[in-house]
Amino acid sequence: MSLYLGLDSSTQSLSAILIDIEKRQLVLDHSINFNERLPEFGCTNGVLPNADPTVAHSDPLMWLAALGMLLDDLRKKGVAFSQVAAIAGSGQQHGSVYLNAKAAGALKSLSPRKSLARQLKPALSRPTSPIWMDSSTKQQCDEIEAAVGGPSAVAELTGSSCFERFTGPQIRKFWQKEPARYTSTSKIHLVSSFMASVFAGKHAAIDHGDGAGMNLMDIRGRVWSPAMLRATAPGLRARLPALARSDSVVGRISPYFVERHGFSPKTLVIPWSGDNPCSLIGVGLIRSGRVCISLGTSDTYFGFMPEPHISREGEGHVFGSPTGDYMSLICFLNGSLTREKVKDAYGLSWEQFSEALRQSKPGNGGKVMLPYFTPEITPKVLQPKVYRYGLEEGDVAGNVRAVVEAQMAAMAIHSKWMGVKTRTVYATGGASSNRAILEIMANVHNADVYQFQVGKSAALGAALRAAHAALKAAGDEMPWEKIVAGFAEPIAESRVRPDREAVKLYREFLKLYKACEDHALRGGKDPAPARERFLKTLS
Ligand code: ADP
Ligand code: XUL
Repeated sequence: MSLYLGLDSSTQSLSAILIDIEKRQLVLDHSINFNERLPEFGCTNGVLPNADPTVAHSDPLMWLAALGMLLDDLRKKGVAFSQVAAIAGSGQQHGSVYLNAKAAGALKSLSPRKSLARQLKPALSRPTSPIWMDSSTKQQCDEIEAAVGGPSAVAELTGSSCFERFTGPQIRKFWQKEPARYTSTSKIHLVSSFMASVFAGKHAAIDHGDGAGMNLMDIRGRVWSPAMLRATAPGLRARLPALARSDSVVGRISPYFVERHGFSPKTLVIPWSGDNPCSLIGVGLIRSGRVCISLGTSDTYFGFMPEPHISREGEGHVFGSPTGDYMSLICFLNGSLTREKVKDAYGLSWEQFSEALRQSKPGNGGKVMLPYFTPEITPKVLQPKVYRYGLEEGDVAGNVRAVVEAQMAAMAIHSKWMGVKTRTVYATGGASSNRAILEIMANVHNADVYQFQVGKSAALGAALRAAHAALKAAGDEMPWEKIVAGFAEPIAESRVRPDREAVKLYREFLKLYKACEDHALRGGKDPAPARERFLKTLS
């Protein structure tokens, strides 16, 4: 049994990657897209409709339905589940699932003749799950920070100041707005630990990687922080699962999956982690010095960190790395869906979008967009608004270039606190297949950019984590270097090199972009003079 299964329960899809660790082979890669396959749940791109643009919830039963569908698809493709030694997974971070007292019994006695969604529906104490795109908890963030001694105190303690999408502020809002349902909640899981619980047939622990995205865990001690729990909601300690190392074992697989899908009863379930910690492994970032930019639903910028180095500007996060170390991360909500909005607004295909990028020039002639189509996490923007400076809405190529340049500029500006001199960037996620976008990335960051064979770094990282933890449990631990070798390596020929002229130009462009951001968000000066200065550098 040398097969390991990695799943990724992400915003828009559920994906699986199966690897053979001995043969160093990726056996299979498959996804269920929620829009395409599960429209009956009423979500768009994984989110339930809501009149308030700051609220973003999803349906946990949709994730379960996707799991059943995915395993059925894999079986049809001939996957021998009986050969899978261990399963681990990755979940969109921060999202939470609320279960009542029936959950433990329901998880333990799932009937293989019925669907997961049908059997676990009565165990939900809250029918929907707030996810990472939710930004409706500003008030709760303020309250928690005030109770603990301010944003820096919270950041020092948990690795991040309070963020609207983090689980603690979301739990506080639930307790305030729906006290009866909070009272009937006996366990609050993350997406990751919820999915692991289903596989294990019992409440699974939250791993240190994903636990760090809650504003509840002491980042250094890796225990629930009493001060944070007190500031969040009453009776919270009893409602949280245990915390565990990412490379521990939850238990053996539930009989449900043995009987219904043909897994071996010996299959181990490994704690699931967040999609970003899993991606860290999936791109082989097990040492410092390189960063990854993931262009998924959100755009994220992250890297390995040996010690927790906390952002003084309150712009980023420190999470646990599955290796037992740390990682830094900055999240931009206006990622792929925002590029897609611009593409669709002009009726373009991705090919035409890329063509528009190729035909327009670096620096866009000084035309700038601040693309807050939805609320933004970095920099913080709660009310969505698109700002255009010197840019007409009808200018197709100008808008296409402006949205990508804005995203890359925001990453460069807001990642300064990490203090990493980046010479190499690994690109992953759905949009990393687009080389026209990667060229702008290389030039703005003045770094070589590489693509990966497997775009689904989170699912791959989960599969590699499954192998690492299961081998360790068997007393046969394999060092991380050996685990990731041959799987999580960039494609050497995919290298996109920065162009020296463009790099120089973008150094000036960043000043213009920053002036526009200051003007729009912080009451700064009119950026017209900055634009003129930039135009002079063009001539
Ligand atoms: P997640 O795992 O967060 O659900 P993915 O990493 O699978 O998301 O990325 C999905 C996104 O990839 C889509 O929303 C789409 O906008 C983007 N995408 C797919 N193909 C391209 C392309 N050729 N160019 C740019 N973006 C693309
Ligand atoms: C990270 C974040 C997102 C989600 C969804 O902090 O909010 O990247 O993990 O992918």
